[in-house]
Amino acid sequence: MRNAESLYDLRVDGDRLWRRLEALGEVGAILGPNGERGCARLALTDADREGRDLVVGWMRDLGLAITIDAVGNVVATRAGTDATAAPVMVGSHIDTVRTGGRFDGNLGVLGGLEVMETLEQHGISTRHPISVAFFTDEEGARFQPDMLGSLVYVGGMALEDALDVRAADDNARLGDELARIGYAGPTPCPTATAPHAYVELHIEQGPVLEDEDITIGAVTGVQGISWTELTIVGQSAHAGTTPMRLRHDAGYVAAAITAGVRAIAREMGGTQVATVGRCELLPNLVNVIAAKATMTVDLRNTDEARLEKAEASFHALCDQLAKDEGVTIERRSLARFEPVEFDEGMIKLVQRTAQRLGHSTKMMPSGAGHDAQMLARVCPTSMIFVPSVNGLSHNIAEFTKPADISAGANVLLQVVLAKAMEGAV
Ligand code: HGY
Ligand code: MN
Ligand code: MN
Repeated sequence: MRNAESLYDLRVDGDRLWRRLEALGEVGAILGPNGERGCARLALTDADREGRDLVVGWMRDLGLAITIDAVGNVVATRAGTDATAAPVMVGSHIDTVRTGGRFDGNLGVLGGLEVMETLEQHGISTRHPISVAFFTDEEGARFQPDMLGSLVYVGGMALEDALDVRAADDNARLGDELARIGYAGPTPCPTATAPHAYVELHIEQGPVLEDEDITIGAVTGVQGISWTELTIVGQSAHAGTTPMRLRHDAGYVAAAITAGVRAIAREMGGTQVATVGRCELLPNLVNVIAAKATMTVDLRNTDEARLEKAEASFHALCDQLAKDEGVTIERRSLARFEPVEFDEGMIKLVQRTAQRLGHSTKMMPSGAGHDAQMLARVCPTSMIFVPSVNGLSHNIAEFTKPADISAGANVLLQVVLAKAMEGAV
């Protein structure tokens, strides 16, 4: 067993990690007009299956013990010297939004694989086993809620309810799509074994680290998320003959809600954000007053009471508009997660490790949702952020510099070693 000093000197092979990121990014690749290289691998599509097969192949090549559970979560484990010890887990997701990048989620999974390969290459054994996982449908773009796979993994959503979720785009049933792509696995979920600890390497997906010229974010937690689908039903009528006072215009109400939630976020300030990302009008024709609008509202805040305040203002706005315009507004919650605080000890371990490796660091909350917020329900958890160029993500121009990728992966390696050696004699 190497001494602690030499373990401190261990580093990943950044080029090998970059090559895997590039290879996985080719699955569902989108080429932009200015050379952007994004990818589209919506959960449980053929592209997702292809990406899964590629990563499972790499896991197999590394000789890891692979399990696939009943909601399609894949966990690959490297044995430790103490078979009774709970595994230290790393991971993230490899599904993307429709206009996704090559780093969101993928970095956490392939960074974990790189840690495994580095340990194998140097013949390092650890007391705790080490697992690398990718969780099903983290994005929630096709099947809501987001973080669905890790939520089922920790027992936060019943498996049967997850399998019955219908896709927003084609109404496909999640369980059917899982079987169709061959990832309805035999391992029961929720998991029978809580990890010893969980740490997720992820791009920041925002502008803070780049703005402040900082390399590593030690993530303190994840803000609260509230997703609502609205179905607004008015009355279609002729755009030219119908006086304004006699209209029941679903299109107008959708637009008023879009502007209204933005005003709520602006008035509240702080970390409050509001987004209308999806809006479909029916019949969607230039000379017909829209009979129906289906849209989504995404509200987030780091503080639960303020998020509830934003939701109350949003619902009051809907009630007023429905009354004034004479439409009905049906509301369906798609996701609702309270803010999560990560484990103090894990946050400090990430920060201390990054500083020991000579990187600038900052403690910060996550604006985006992550599987880590679900794993935090069952074990000590934190995240490692690396900068996003121009703060862009969920955009094919998403990019993180190779040097920052290596820096994040080395922090991941050293954090995993620190946790996996705990209790070793
Ligand atoms: O929506 C989110 O924050 C995450 O990308 N699922
Ligand atoms: Mn992500
Ligand atoms: Mn994402």
